[in-house]
Amino acid sequence: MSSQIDHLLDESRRFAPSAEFAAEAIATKELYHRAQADRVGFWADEARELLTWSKPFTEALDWSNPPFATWFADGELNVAYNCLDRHVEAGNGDRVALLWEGEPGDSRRITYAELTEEVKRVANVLTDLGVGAGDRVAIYLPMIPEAVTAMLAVVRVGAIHSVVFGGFSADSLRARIDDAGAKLVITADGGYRKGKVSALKPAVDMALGDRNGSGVQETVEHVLVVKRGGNDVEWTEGRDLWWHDVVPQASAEHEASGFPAENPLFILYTSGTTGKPKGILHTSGGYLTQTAFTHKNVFDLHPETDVYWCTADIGWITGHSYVVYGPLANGATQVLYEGTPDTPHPGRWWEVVEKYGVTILYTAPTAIRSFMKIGRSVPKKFDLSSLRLLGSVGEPINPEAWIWYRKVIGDDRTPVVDTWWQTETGAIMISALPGITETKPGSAQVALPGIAVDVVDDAGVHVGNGNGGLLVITEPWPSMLRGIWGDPDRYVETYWEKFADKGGYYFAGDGARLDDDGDVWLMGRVDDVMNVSGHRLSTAEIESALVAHEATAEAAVVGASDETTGQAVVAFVIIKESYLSQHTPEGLATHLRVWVGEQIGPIARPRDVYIVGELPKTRSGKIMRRLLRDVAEGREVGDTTTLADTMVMSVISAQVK
Ligand code: 6R9
Repeated sequence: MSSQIDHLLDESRRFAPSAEFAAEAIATKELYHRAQADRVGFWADEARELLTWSKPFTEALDWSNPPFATWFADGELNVAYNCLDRHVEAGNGDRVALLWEGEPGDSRRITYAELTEEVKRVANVLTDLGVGAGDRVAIYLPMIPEAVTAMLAVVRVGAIHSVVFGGFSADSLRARIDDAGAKLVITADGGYRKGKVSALKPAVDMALGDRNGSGVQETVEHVLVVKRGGNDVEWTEGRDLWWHDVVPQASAEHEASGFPAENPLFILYTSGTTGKPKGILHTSGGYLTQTAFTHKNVFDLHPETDVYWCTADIGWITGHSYVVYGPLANGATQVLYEGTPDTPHPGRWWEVVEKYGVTILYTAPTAIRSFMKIGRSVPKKFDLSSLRLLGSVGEPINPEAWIWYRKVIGDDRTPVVDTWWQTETGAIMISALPGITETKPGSAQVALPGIAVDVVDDAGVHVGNGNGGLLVITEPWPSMLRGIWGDPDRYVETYWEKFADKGGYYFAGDGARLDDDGDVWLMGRVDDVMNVSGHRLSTAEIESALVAHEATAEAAVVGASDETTGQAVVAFVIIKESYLSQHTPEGLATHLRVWVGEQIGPIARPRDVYIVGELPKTRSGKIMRRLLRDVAEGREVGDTTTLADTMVMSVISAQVK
């Protein structure tokens, strides 16, 4: 780790924005000055300017009961109206909202007027199904326009969506449906992935099937199914409805009523340090203010001329904030792509950029690194000259990947903005502003206007420039999470207790360093959360899936650094004697990899499963994952003196070889 840090801090390349870019840039230094002078007043001004309120608010922030904040609480708005109707009313109904590209090459162009009409119809269907304010709706869909429509229709009627990534298993879906107590599930028969139809509806059937003896009361009344894959599906009469049977018939008239700014907007589950995913809760007015603000200023959005493309799936927070809410609130035209980057050929993304004339691209370091591996000849076959700004999110971007992104994709011309934020923060918190900031490859750099962050030591004391520590957010922000669904204690414990004596420091779980200019360099998680291809996974969650298999006696999981995916899941498993005598270690390892994929989803499948005889433990019985990480990364094993049995690591190292 420390050699990696030294290497990072040796990075001295700098990229100033071009004069042309700066001249047309949306964000100016004045934003920092205004926010500095009056942080809360700054956000209130932005909320009034960026959004349309059906009832204006009179108070911006209430922080009298930390860490429970409210923003704009006596104001009312309809989030879907802000993303749709008002653009049509302003005369922009013919502007394209979605340039959708299916993986097999089919495409659809949907204007703001069309999207608004479709959302109104779906809102009427939801009302007919008895879904209203405060009800929860689970959405389990591929990247098709109906995913966006479904989310906006849910929030239009004041209900709360819980989008579950289509790559999650039936068990993961079931856990999320149960935790939120969803009344309706919106899904598809299937969607396209890697050239094939990947089924979704069967997972919903499994999740809702056979609960005998589970002790869980079924809350789901209906399943609304979009036809996309054309695959055969089973049907439960009375519960299941085809989207194409009910939506076109529904009325296209629907008045959007205002809801309080603190009305819950959505729940999104994310991995924490324990086995059980946390339902992060976001509300309406503050969330929409900050997503719209950041989308406009960080991506320098000129909505009349830009074609924006964020490659994230709507199942993750990036898809919520920068595919759905930020861009649509700002009236942007954007690409929505269903498939994987390399289907049917490795240049698929660049073909999409060329086809639609994409000007702003927002993606993840893991994707950039996998393109680097394939080589520049693939993107060079396409005309990428429309691109004028590139963004990165999800994990630290190493300087080499940053430079490659700028040079090969951006023709050494486009600014690159590295944006740090989390599911919990709701919107971007640390990023350069293109047109203002001289960028540094590998550093997220500066807190946005109106955002206050610091790097502190374990006691909460500012570390000073040139030093490393823990990243904290020192003042409340509009799009901050409002809690963990159904678990206020866990909210306080997880994020606020570590620095409780500081009176409201939010602990992000990330390590960071300040360089001599005071710019922030992110160093990765400091807890048991792994970051695999920009997706958060918890070691505890995968361990509990492994021990749920009858062959497993004990398991430990670590995140090992990986050239392409950032980190990779590596598991060490002790197998029960009875199984060991009847199966080969190779067979068991393969079987357990597949098992984890089935339990949680393919993204959680370990890269390596090592069958071992013992695990390294301290005298108090704690597994020393640090030592296992040494083995997984092929390093010499570190200090073993606190182990109960100091021999155990040489045995494990031998078994792994
Ligand atoms: C938006 C998103 C959050 C975690 C976060 C951090 C890592 C995200 C980053 C970054 C370094 C960046 N992370 N962006 N690390 N530089 N630009 O990814 O949300 O899935 O909740 O993950 O991702 O470790 O704590 P989420």
